[in-house]
Amino acid sequence: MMKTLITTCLALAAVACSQKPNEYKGELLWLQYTQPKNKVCVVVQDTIPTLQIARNELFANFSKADTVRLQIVADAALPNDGFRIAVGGKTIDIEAQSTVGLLYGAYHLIRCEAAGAQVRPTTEVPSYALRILNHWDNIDGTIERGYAGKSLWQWDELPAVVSPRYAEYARANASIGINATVLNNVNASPQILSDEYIRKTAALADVFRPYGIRVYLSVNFSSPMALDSLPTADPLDKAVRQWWKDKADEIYKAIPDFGGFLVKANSEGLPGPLDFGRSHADGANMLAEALAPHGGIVMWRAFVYSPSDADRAKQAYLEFEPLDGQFADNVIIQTKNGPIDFQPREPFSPLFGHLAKTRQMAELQITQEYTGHSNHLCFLPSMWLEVLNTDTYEHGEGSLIRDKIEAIAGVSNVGDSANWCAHPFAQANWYAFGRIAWNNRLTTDSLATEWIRQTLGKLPNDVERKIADMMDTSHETVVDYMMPLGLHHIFAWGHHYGPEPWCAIPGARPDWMPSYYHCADSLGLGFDRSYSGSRACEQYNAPLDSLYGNIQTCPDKYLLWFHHVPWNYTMHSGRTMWDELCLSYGRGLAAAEQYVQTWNECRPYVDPLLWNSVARRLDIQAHDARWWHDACLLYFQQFSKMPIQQKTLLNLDDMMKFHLRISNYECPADGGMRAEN
Ligand code: GCV
Repeated sequence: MMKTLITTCLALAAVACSQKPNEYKGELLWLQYTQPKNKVCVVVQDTIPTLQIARNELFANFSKADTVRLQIVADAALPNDGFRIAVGGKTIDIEAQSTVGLLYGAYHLIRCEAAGAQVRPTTEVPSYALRILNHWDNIDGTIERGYAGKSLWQWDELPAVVSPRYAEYARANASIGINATVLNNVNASPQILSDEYIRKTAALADVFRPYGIRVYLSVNFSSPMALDSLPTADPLDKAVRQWWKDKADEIYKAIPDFGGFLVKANSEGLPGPLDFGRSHADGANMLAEALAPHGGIVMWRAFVYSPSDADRAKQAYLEFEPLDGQFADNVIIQTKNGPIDFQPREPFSPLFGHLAKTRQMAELQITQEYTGHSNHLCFLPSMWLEVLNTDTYEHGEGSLIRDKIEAIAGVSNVGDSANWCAHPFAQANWYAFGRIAWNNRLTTDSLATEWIRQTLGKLPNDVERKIADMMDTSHETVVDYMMPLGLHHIFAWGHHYGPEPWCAIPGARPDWMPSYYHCADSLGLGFDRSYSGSRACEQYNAPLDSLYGNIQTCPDKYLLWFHHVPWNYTMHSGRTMWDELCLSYGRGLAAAEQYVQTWNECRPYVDPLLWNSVARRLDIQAHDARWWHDACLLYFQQFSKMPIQQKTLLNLDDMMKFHLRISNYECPADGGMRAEN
């Protein structure tokens, strides 16, 4: 290992503590550091901006050593901005192959201190080289499915005016290991590729670069027609291919480390190669060819469906599986976690069990389009880890999705609201996304605990436990009161917030109507995707195909996804399906009501402004859970004609037990940063 020269050392100083304990500043997210009294001596190599950031962060926010040395080393065991921490007496060494790796090492130390964990010698290499946010921000300042205000990007002011929030955004991302961002909506305006917007994008890239964040753009497939009046966007047309090459050259001239393109094509009315009789591979490869000389990539989305096919859940597989092996090396297929669309719970997308010769990445949704917007507490890592830790059996037992994919994208929940995400607990989802993309072995509970400690400060153990339990159980609670047992897409038309299982809009596409998915009738409830139905179960590898396809072996949580189940069918619990449905809705409602009570108990320990903001939202959530419970059960009762069981009241202990039973993800013994009380 070759160590480089150490050149500067920052002097020690003492600054008084400026914050009261537990005083919460929403805009600081999980970076609520109280100034440490003992300043650490930080030894770094020269004045490269990334190292200056690392040095300043450690100097201001870390006190558990006399000296921290940051050193670039040539060590193949530290790829992708990984780092090594060595602890010797009162000196800590951070080593990495890159300056960004050193920055990540610095944030690791600060996180340990802020979360009350001991700094131990460790080597951290990220699970994925690409850890990317997808913003669904439009250039007019609105955000599709955004619930925290308008877009952060002030396009009309850029590049002349550069808001200080851009650097704060970059810092927050770097602190959790996110290293890339797609700035604009996948429903992309062609305008984003105009000279004017490339200059604006370059200004943002300049701010993000020192934090190790590369910029990507969503592109509209017919941009050559819209921007330069080409008669076609056919990917095999020479002039079209040249247009994309020239555009790539222009972008890289302005942004030398530009990451590449994200593409939504032939989906929900957007143009794509199929419009010209070409395939997804033809379209993606044309863009890949333009980006390849510059080292850029194409993230081509598999979120496609057309009204002509019988089962929307089957369509991504039907379109993409035959193309396996046809995509260029710098194309990655970006697949949503489930086969439909970010529902509160879905089985995994069958594409993750196939495409052996195609690069794949997962798309997760941080913004809560289908889980209560910015009103409901829904801590999402339990859903994400459930998917990532699923075995697809692609190469026999042990073929986990987390090992198959090579990147993770998260649809951002950030807007221009003062605390970035509107719901204080929605910040935890941004945090957890970054941490999981960095380390896919972390657990929901360790993520909740480290977020609480950094965000809310040091709380009494029982208070911290109560809040962590609320977070840990919250996703299951949302599933229970919205769509238990594999129900899906019974949301109200358009806004995807409340229930509307009865929705029927004359002339609308059938697969945008709830009845398409719940299929309630006098016989039963649920979409038959078994061998006697749409046969979607066949898209899963054995033994999952028959596990899901057989009503007796299908897990309860997916039952109504794969089967049309008689109302009086006997479940594994011995209850009828109808009673189990009532119990699930009741359990969700009881849990949402319990959260209000639990949060009341936490009141003396939490900053009043934060407490109030969360309390008001928990009231809304409990109200909405009642709305879902009543609306869905009363609607389905018209078909079942069976009595609605009394709602079951649970306490947090019962919820935790249920949560642990239903989640089948593993909890590695040493998976997370071990927190100390
Ligand atoms: C960006 C769903 C959402 C749309 C979103 C689309 C997608 O349909 O409701 O708002 O569009 O998914 O992921 O492309």
